[in-house]
Amino acid sequence: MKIKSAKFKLSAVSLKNIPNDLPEIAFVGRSNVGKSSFINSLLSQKIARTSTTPGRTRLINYFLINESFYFVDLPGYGFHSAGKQNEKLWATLIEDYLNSSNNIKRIFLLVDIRHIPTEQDKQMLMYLSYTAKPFTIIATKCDKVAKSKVNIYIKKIADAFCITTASIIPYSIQKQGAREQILDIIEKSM
Ligand SMILES: Nc1nc2c(ncn2[C@@H]2O[C@H](COP(=O)(O)OP(=O)(O)OP(=O)(O)O)[C@@H](O)[C@H]2O)c(=O)[nH]1
Ligand SMILES: [Mg+2]
Repeated sequence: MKIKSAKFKLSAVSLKNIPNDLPEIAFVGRSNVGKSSFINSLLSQKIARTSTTPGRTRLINYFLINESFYFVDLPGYGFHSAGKQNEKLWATLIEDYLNSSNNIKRIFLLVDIRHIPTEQDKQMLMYLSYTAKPFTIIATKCDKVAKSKVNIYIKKIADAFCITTASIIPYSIQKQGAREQILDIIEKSM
C-alpha cells in the first residue's frame, strides 16, 4: 500500500466526539515505547507528536490516511509519574476506546525490544486475544541492540508473551526495514 495522504483529523478527550465513519488502525503500548514515532515512520512524515519524555500523547489522536481510513494514536500506559489519577484516566480512555469502537480493523501492540513485557503488556495481549481483535506485535527501537542479538531479544519477548517469535516484527524508525511489510498488513486488514 502507498501512503498518498495523511492529515490530522482531531484529538479526542473522551469518546463522545470520536469519528465513526471509517476503518481504524490503532496503536497501543507503554508510554515512550515509540507509538507516535512508529506512526510517523509509516507515514514518512512528522505528523504525530513525539517526545523523549513519557506521557507525550494524552488524548486519542485521529489521522486520516489516503482519505479512506484512520490511524489512531493512543496515550501510553504505565506512565507512573503522570500521577495515579491521570494514569487511571488514560487507562480507562484506552480501554473504553478499544471496547467501544466498531471500526478497529487492526491493533498494533508495541513493546521496546530491550525490555521484557510488563504485566500491563501481558494484560493488553490477553485482552486482544480474548476479544479476538486482530493484532500485530511490533518490537520497537531495534537499532538500540546489536543486529546479531535481535533474534535473542525477540525470543525473550515471545517467551514472556507465550507466543511464537514469528508473531513479532522488529522495527526501527531509523532503518525502517519492515515498513512495506507493515503497510501490507494494514492494507489486508481493511
Ligand atoms: N533509537 C530509536 N528511538 C526511537 C525509536 N522509536 C521511537 N524512538 C524514540 O523514543 C522516544 C519516544 O517516542 P514516542 O513516539 O514519543 O513514544 P510514544 O509511545 O508515542 O510515547 P507516549 O505518547 O508518551 O505514550 C522518542 O525519543 C523517539 O525518538 C526507534 O525505532 N529507534
Ligand atoms: Mg505518543
